[in-house]
Amino acid sequence: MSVTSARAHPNIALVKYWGKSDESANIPATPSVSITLSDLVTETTVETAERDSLVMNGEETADTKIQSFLDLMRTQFDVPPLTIVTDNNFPTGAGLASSASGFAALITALNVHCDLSLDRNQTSIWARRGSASAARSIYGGYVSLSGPEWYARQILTAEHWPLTVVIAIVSEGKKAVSSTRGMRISRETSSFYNAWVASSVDDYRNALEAIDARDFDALARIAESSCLKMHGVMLTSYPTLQYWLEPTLACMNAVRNLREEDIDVFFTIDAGPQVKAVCRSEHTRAVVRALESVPGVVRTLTTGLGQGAE
Ligand code: 2P0
Repeated sequence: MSVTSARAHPNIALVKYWGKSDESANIPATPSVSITLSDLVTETTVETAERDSLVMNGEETADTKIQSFLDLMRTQFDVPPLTIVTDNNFPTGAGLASSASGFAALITALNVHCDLSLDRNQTSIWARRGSASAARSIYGGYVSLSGPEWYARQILTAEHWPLTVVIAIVSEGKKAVSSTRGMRISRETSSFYNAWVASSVDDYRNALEAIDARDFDALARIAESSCLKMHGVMLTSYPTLQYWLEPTLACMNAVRNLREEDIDVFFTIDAGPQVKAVCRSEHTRAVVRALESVPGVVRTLTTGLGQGAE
């Protein structure tokens, strides 16, 4: 039987998505802007089988999110039972956007394997229905995701502004609260939630302008502000969503100290404790050295910006 393979890279949001305006269609409440990473990769193979099964990083496993996604696809397309084999070359479910690259790779493989004839926009929409951040991993470089269509668009290729991302791994453990659940808790309980959603519109517009102008300082300000506002919403949710660990804070301070030394770098943090430091390529060594000397940092990963799913 035929086998189809696809690869996709995770992306890191600079203007964050946190909250849904429609849970059943998985429509974000906030527009977002991201960068797709080159050196972190998910490789997924699909093969027609007698029954559905999933092998993730070498282990047969059940994943309700993937199963629900297949069930949803089968309401519209002829998708046979499948064996799905998927591997990440980076920690899974630890705030490194494995669901973004995972669903982007899966829909890209399914599109070919099942002759779905989805164009890029439709592929991005289906990826979004699996996991909204996955819509952005369909494209490489700098990517936006906004309404009313809620498919992703490429803003700029990686080659046009080749920044580097240094990821400080603080913990390889899986996150305690999934993003989907965390977003629901935030919407229902944080008194900052409505202000967060309202402010994301300006952040989004300003980030598009900063990327268009390749204005590092402007992008740094917007990205750190969006990150800190999102974590403000998380921290003021009940039960509180505190994804940071002590080394997370120490890394944020290390990045601020680097900026005092005229190193062009800013941080961003997702639904996990890892700190992603985005810098100009010529400053990579200084950023790696500074983050690796922070107590509690297990290791760093360095990556450039990469391509969309293929
Ligand atoms: C983002 N995150 O924009 C934000 C920042 C986490 C923090 O997108 O519920 O796994 O599957 O649509 O895409 C993580 O959320 O959530 C995420 P679902 P997803 O990258």
